[in-house]
Amino acid sequence: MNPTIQAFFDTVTQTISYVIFDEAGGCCAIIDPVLDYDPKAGKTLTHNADKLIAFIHDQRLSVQWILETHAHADHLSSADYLKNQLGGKIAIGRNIPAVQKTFKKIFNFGDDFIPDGHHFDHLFSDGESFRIGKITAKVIAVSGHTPADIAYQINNVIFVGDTLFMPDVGTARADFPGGDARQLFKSIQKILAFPPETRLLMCHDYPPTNRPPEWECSVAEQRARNIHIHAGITEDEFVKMRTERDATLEMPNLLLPAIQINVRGGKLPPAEPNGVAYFKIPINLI
Ligand SMILES: N[C@@H](CCC(=O)N[C@@H](CS)C(=O)NCC(=O)O)C(=O)O
Ligand SMILES: [Fe+2]
Repeated sequence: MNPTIQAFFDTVTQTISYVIFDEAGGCCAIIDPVLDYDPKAGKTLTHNADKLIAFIHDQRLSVQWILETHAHADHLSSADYLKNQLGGKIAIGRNIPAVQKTFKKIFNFGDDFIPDGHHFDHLFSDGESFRIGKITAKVIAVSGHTPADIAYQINNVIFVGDTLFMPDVGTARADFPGGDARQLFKSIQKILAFPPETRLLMCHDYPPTNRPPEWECSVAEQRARNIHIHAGITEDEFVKMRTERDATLEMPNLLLPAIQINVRGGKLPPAEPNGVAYFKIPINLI
């Protein structure tokens, strides 16, 4: 069965979250939900998440899955908040322990942080199939942006996560700890090997000033117009381009708080004895 897809664009982090469902009154999955964060006040807010909840209630959907394409570095995940409100299982890619180990070291998390992926309800393997009500979905490993990125395929639709962006924006960066431009190139080739009419749904859009945010295009459009993946580009050429471009990019505004929540399945760090949770900031490390 083909899913109905509802997209939600967060203007602050330029993230697209999705609710996909089989039919009104049926079952749904949420992909890459955002938790709003005001870094000046150290305050989390749920405006974006509550929009998803309102839609899900309106359509009378029952949530089976809360799906992450990866441990995001640019926004906090509202997966845990949504699970508490709506139920569903939080899932991410099988390689998430590699990401957790990297950041455990960077943030010097204590011994109580065990980097084995148990913070999530399910870890997806490459090629694994699962159901969302009457819909069958399949996982495609697309590491590179991080070592644990996955995409979700449902018939002729692929939620590509951070691999390809809209053709005039290009591709995801590969310079976060554990990122790998060579691997990203291979993952992008996997997506571009699908039939030309395959619909690709993005995780972000960073639109140039001449157009509003967009999040869907076809494999054919990517092949014809992606500014980073022109016809005939070799892996080495891509790696050179990506590495040079990454050297010019600043770290995302919310990298440090986002990672500390996102490697914990959307949960805050454990509260200190005074009942307050804190984020850490490593100095001169990243
Ligand atoms: N300015 C944004 C940058 C976010 C960012 O780095 N996005 C990643 C995906 S998580 C990316 O691949 N960006 C590609 C690029 O900026 O070229 C922020 O501060 O949040
Ligand atoms: Fe990302």
